[in-house]
Amino acid sequence: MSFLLERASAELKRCFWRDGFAVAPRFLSPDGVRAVAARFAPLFAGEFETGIQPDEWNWRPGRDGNAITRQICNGWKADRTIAKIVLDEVVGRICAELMDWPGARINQDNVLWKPVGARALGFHQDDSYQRWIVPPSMVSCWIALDKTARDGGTIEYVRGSHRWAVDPPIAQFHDPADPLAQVRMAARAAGVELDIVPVEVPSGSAVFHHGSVWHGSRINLGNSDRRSLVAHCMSSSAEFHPVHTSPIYSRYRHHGTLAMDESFFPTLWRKDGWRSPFIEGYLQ
Ligand SMILES: O=C(O)CCC(=O)C(=O)O
Repeated sequence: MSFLLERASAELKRCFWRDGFAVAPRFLSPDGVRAVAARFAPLFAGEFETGIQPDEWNWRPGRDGNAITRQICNGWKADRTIAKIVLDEVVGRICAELMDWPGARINQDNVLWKPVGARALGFHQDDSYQRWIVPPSMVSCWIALDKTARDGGTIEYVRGSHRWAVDPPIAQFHDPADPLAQVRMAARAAGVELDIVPVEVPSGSAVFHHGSVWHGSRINLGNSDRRSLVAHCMSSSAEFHPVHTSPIYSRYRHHGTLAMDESFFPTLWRKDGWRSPFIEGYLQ
């Protein structure tokens, strides 16, 4: 896949640290957008190109209605078109450069599909869910596969909230009664007003966001679906936490070591030029 941006520009980094997120326009080519979008229907229907099920698959046809936002986590293990984007070294390089990390490895990807009328994802901080790794922080590359609009259930960020404390996970992630419930309390604790920015961009644009920035998305009141692909990265130096676990991702921990296994959390890019060697063969 060809990405327009190859590394974190000074401007991207300035916006990222000022607001907690930064838009990279025209990040993924139109061909790339078409190729990834075409994988959504088969993936959610359970047709896995590699024969391997993603780590999380929260929406099944026939079982779940159109009212919830469809989410798959680690689609890269099931589908090489998804893998080509989320395991690209450019994604890892930009995430690492934004955070001043020695490199970046994939923590997880998200394949997100919000049909017309689908309901909210509660506002949350990604780092609230990262106690199972050390250091417990992520940076994400959120790629729009459709043009996004304020009323169309786009992602929304609370500007500057990456500077607030990291709170525990929110009470309800999918379809909460009030998607802003926890972030309102967090703003009160920080002593500031909520400054919510809905991201309105053409398809192919990306937003890089800090793991501590509050964000979520509301009901899709528009007249077209909103699909996104997200690569969540952690530092290439990240290890498992010796005590705290993730019910899903700590299953990949080997006994007797805290080291991450490259097969499950591949290194996308490192300053010294190293990248998990299996990736290129896997993407063929
Ligand atoms: O796209 C969305 O609705 C939310 C995505 C999200 O929470 C994330 O990328 O961390």
